[in-house]
Amino acid sequence: MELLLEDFKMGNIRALARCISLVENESKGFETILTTLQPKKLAPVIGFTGAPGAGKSSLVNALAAYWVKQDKKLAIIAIDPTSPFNFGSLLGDRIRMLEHFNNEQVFIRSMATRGSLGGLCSKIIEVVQVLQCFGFDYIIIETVGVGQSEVEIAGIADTSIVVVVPESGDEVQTLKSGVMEIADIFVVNKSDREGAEMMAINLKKLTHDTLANRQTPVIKSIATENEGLDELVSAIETHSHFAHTNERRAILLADKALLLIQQQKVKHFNRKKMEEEVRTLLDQNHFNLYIYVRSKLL
Ligand SMILES: Nc1nc2c(ncn2[C@@H]2O[C@H](COP(=O)(O)OP(=O)(O)OP(=O)(O)O)[C@@H](O)[C@H]2O)c(=O)[nH]1
Ligand SMILES: [Mg+2]
Repeated sequence: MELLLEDFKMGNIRALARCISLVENESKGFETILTTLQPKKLAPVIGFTGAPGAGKSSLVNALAAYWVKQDKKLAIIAIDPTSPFNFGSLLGDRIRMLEHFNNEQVFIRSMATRGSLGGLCSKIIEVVQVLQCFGFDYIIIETVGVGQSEVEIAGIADTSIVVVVPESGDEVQTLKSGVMEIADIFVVNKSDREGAEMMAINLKKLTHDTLANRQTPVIKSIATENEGLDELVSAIETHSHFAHTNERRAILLADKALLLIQQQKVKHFNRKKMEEEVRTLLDQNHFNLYIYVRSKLL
């Protein structure tokens, strides 16, 4: 373990990968990793979410190329919602386009959601923590916006970017519930298509906060042609600057602490077993939710 941590501190990528695996699997020594490593710097954590095919990976790809050119080091976590495998076991199609990057500068990792009931969030928080300690300049997380995931990402990323396309008109209606609040930046990607301007105008209207006189940035992009990147980078810089004030960090870190505590607390509960217990009680006509819960907390 000591040797591994030494290698990690020396900037050895394989040691980083190994540490992440240990943390993901909660293998022996993972707590030592989480408690002894210190963040080298506060790399902005940037979350990309949006409907399947909106162009998240293309944007991440373009952004990565942009930062690589500036000699920045970045880590990309792709959350794969479809994979039936366990953590880190495969690189799906989603990130294949990123593979041409030099491993030293762009570290890519995929995490699968299926089979990780509820625990994914806490695992991402821990993995991000490890990445922070390695000294990347930027940490990017890509998730497909299905159901809760975009809301979850908001608790992990300093800056949450919601990617839509010009055709997302109906989607914007649904966006209103929940996603609207989590978006720090909107990107209307595929702006080479009709309706992009209209989409951007509508989003601006929807997100304009008259009371606070605040406007969520809405950026039009064509990821495949690197268009809109300068604006996006500048919006990210501005926002992450704000996100790194202690006031804002305290809010986010308290949320994270709460989440990790919740995870720890429920870890020993066996869902399947609970279902059986409840069914037995129901069969006996004997079930009271509060009494059951209390019996579990004793
Ligand atoms: N015309 C056009 N096509 C784009 C643009 N950005 C991405 N695409 C294409 O859209 C398709 C989907 O892009 P991805 O980047 O894989 O989208 P994604 O949101 O990561 O998709 P998932 O990870 O599967 O949810 C690809 O064929 C891209 O080449 C754009 O700005 N304009
Ligand atoms: Mg993708």
